[in-house]
This record gives sequence, C-alpha cells and structure tokens, in this order.
Amino acid sequence: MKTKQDLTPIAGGGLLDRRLFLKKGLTFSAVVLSSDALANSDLIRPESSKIAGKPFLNYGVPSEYERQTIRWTMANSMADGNGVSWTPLQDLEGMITPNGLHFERHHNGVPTIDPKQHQLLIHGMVNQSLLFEVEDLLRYPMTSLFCFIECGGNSNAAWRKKPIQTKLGYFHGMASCSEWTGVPLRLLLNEAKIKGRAKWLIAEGADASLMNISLPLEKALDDCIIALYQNGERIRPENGYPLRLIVPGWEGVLNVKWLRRLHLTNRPVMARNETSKYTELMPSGKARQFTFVMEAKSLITQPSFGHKLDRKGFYEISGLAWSGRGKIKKVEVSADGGKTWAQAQLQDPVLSRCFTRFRIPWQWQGKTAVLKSRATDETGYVQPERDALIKARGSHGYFHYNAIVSWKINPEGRISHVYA
Ligand SMILES: Nc1nc2c(c(=O)[nH]1)N[C@H]1C(S)=C(S)[C@@H](COP(=O)(O)O)O[C@H]1N2
Ligand SMILES: [Mo]
Repeated sequence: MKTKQDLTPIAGGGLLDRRLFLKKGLTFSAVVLSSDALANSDLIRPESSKIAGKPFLNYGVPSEYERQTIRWTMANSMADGNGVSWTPLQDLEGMITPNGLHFERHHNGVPTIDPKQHQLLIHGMVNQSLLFEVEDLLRYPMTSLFCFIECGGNSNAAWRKKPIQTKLGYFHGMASCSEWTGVPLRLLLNEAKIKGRAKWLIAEGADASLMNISLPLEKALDDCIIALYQNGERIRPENGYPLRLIVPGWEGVLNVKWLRRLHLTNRPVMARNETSKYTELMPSGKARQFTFVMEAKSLITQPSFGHKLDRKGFYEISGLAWSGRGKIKKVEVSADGGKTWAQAQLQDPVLSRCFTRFRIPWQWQGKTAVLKSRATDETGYVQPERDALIKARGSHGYFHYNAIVSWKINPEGRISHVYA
C-alpha cells in the first residue's frame, strides 16, 4: 500500500499526480449508504423500470435534459447569413465534437445543395480538365483523418484590453474536431495531370458568397482530402454538404465548404479572405499574409467560466490542446497563476493536428487560485503567455490568438477570465 505521501502536491495550489491519485481509490462525491437507506425499494427498482420506454427513432437526438448544450449563434449585418456559431467546449468531453455542435462560419448562409446537381471542377494548369459528380467521388478510394478545424479568428476577443467574461466556448469555440473521411486530393490532381508551372490551387465554394481562397499546391498534394463524411455520416449542410476541402492543421478559411471548383494557377488569387481578412498588422506596420498554420493552443474546459466550485476538495481539471504542426507533446497546468507547473496526463489517442484531452487532479483549498494550461507540440513550440504574444505581434491583433488562458477562482468558487 502507498502511504499518505502519495497525495503530496506535485506543484503549487494543490495539483496532484494523476496515476497515484487514481490508485488511492478516493471518493469524490458519492453518498455513503446506511442499511436503512438500502431498504428503500426505489433504489432497487426505479420508476423508469416500471413501464415500457419510448419507441425507436429513425435519427437520434440528445436527451431532453441536455437542451442547454447548444451552439451559441451570432449573425452579423455584413451579408445575409454571415456570422458564426460557437461550439460549447465548456460542456463537452473527450476529443470529438458531435456533428450538431461543430462550430459554423458562413459568409452568406448555408446553401441547399442536391448532391445529384453538384459537381466538382478541376481546371487551369492541368493537362486535362476534369468534372466529377458526387457519385463519382464516392467510388474513389477513401481515407479518414481526425483533425480539428479552427477559424483564424478564433479567440479574437482575447486581443481586447480587458478580459471578457463569457463561457469558454463563446470565445474559443470557433474550433471543433471530427473524423473526416473522403478522397485524397492528390489522387484527383494526379488524374488531371498537373502542369509544371502550377504552384497554387484556388478553391471555390458553391455558396452565395462564392468564397474562394488560395492554397499552396504542395500542401494540396501532401495531406488534403475532399471530405464527404463527418464522424461517420455524410457531412452536415452547415459544414459543407455534399463535399468540402479539409486542410489539416491550417486556418479554417482554407477548408472550403460546398466545394465546386479547384483552379490550378502559378500565383495566389488575392481573394478578400487572404488580403483584407485573415492577415495581421504587425508592430512594424507591415501585415503578415498567408499565415496558414494554427499554432499550438490549450484551454482548461473544466472548470471554466460559468462553472462554480461548490465545495473545497478534489476536482479533475480537464482540457483540450491542439497544434497545427503535429502532435501535442505535453501540457503543463498551473494552479498558482504560473509560479509552478505540473505535467497533465494526455489521454490516448494523441493524434497529429487533432484535439488532445488532458487531465490532472487538483485539491482546491477554498482559496483564490489561478488556473492556466500551457501546451508544447512535437516541434518544441511552446504556447506563449499573453504578454509575450502581444510583444511579438502588437496590440492590433484580430487573428491567430493562441496565448495561455487563465481562470481565476475566488474563495466562493466563482470563476472569472483574467489576464495573469
Ligand atoms: N464556401 C465556403 N467555405 C467556407 C466558408 C464560407 O463561408 N463559405 N467559411 C470558411 C471559414 S472562415 C471557416 S473558419 C470554416 C468553418 O468551417 P465550419 O463552418 O464547418 O466550422 O469554413 C470555411 N469555408
Ligand atoms: Mo474562419
């Protein structure tokens, strides 16, 4: 048997070693029953077991008791159907985002597309232009990949001078993670026979915004897919039905939905979303452009703003980490505002460019505490503190915010978002 020493904190503020902690078999909150209580017949035969349940459903929906777990939607006035909906990351567990809760970003609404009417055109610097029906694509060899999609504008509220007080998903939830299945783009491009001068691929959607974007051909040939399925079922209309481009690890905007055209060229098209948007003014006065990769980031999802710690004692801190450059190598957590750090356990599987779930037990003393998480990816890149990010990038930022997020717990157990 291990001794009491097992629960010696491994960092300030009460962070504990998860393996030793689980071995101890401690109770978190279960009620210990007396023999009188055990005599209560409802415990042995609950109400729900006394009548037959509801019939089968052709398509399942979440429990009626989970109606609060929803996307938070916000339309803007720039164009009809322009806006966002956020994934409620604070209410979810594991690494996969349910399809009905995948965030949405549309520039002009969700088009209604009959797959029988939809075609994909590949043309430009190729030896033969090709036109694919959706039916044709469904016959190609497919592959699946688990990856996150994150909008380059995710977390942009954190660039503001004062921290916003809102649920985690409502400012970091323009990121979701799915298993995408479809045809490797390389197969289709090789079939069209790329001309030597081609360097870029302009992808265009079939929505009212005819959104287009330039993608380096090298990336297209490396690991991009034309996805037809999302978490096992055909892609939802909101996420690009009947087909979309998946560009693993790179900015959300490159993942063109309702994809209808791939035009091979020798230079970028200089579309709205790679010139006036998704570019960043740097302290030098010059703007960064084509900042494709989403750098490593992590968030504590439990506990986070809107949750309340109702008593002191044990809690499992749980969160998500991801990097557009590969796998997450480690996540460190601090419970004392960054003075000391302890390594959290990464939950299997840890996949490249995919959400990774991390966990660490914590004994809250009932005092003020500041929780932080810091991700390191397999390239050695370490998620920066907010000050360092602002120093490097200036204070005019709007895109690519990936600094450490801090939650302050007050003695009543209430949680606020702080810059610390
Ligand atoms: N055709 C088309 N593709 C699009 C968009 C769009 O408005 N139209 N939005 C882009 C942006 S900015 C992002 S962040 C992702 C969002 O994908 P999702 O809505 O499936 O989360 O889709 C990208 N692909
Ligand atoms: Mo985006």
